[in-house]
Amino acid sequence: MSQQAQPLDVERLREDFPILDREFDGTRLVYLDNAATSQTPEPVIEAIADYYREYNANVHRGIHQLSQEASVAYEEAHDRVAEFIGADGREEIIFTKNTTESMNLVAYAWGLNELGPGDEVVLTEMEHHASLVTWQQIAKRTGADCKYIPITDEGRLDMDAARELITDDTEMVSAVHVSNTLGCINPVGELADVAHDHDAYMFVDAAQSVPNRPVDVEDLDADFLAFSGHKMCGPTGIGVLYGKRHVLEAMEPYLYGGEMIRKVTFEDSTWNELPWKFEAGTPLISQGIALAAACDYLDDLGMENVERHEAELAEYAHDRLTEHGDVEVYGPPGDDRGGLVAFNLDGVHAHDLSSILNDSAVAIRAGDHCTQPLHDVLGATASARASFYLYNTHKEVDRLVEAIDDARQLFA
Ligand code: 7TS
Repeated sequence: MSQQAQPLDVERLREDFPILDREFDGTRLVYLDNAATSQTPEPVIEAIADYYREYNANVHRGIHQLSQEASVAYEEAHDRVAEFIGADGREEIIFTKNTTESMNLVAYAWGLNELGPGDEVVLTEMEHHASLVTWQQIAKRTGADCKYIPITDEGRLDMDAARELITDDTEMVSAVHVSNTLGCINPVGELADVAHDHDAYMFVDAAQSVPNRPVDVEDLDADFLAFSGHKMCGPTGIGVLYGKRHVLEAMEPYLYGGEMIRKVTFEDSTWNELPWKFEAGTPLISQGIALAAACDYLDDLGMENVERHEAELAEYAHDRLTEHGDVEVYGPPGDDRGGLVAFNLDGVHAHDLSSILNDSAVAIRAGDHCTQPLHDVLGATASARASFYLYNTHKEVDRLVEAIDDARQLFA
């Protein structure tokens, strides 16, 4: 973590999020489900409203003024996102619907064409279903195999096992950067080095890292990286696939149609330049523009500061949750994790706990968090999860702990 991180002025920035003032039966909402989706600040809501009020038009199609304004804003949104993650330019930034679609894009456009019997895709045991199910099914269709890097007893990625599992048969390594269940921060840059030593590609699932910490694709040397706008102060309906330019250039399109073509005859078609080759049809115009506004918002706060704030809350929550000895927290120790804590309270199902917390206006997630195989490894059918973001406070963690005390008493 950066030494220069400064405390966030949380009290002030909460004013940007009117939803945080909601009360249920007179009790102020405590929103701790940020790993599922984050709340949206006023400047991002304004960016969407401005677009529809001032320059709503289809892009790349009209020479009228509105279409030109929309096209410029939409294209510049790619530049803004490229800058946010240290990519080389808009050619490397494809707008999709979400992380899930970004993964499917690569799995279909690259995997279906390039994988075959004898090839291996190496994943981790802690993959979200978005990556696990996608590669599992593409492997089935192509005759390739999926292998899974295990976790250590402490709930980290087993890098010794990774070095053994990644071989010359490996074509793709796909790993989650920050686990949405364990909260561990995986050394994906190191994994990329191992993958490249064996001429395999590295895909980083950055759904829980780009929103929460500084991420630089060149530092990581990832070939592909995916994330979702709705987890980083942006709207739903926008995700990003980053790909190295030469890799994307060599790939076939994923969806066919308008926008993605250069020349069409009755016999054949040729493809538009990057990134438009992968953005068929009317794209995510207002969402993309709003995502750029979200990048501005986060950069103004400073991603090192966001990272530090979340790490402090996660450590505090970890310490407080384990005070009574009847809560099992999954993943590494409190001082070495991203901003989330998944746990189980002895004798209380996670769904019941979540429902009791809801009575105190504390919103958490309960279930398998789209990591069913990982929950099998952990020996749990479900878990409760509190996930923090830039607007959460230590007092809100206290509210979580008090609500868990209520549950403890109810089930005693
Ligand atoms: N990868 C990770 C690590 C995630 O946490 C999620 C969403 C995804 C991929 C998929 O993102 P989407 O935007 O395409 O849906 N994770 C969660 C979660 O933990 N609770 O709700 C969604």
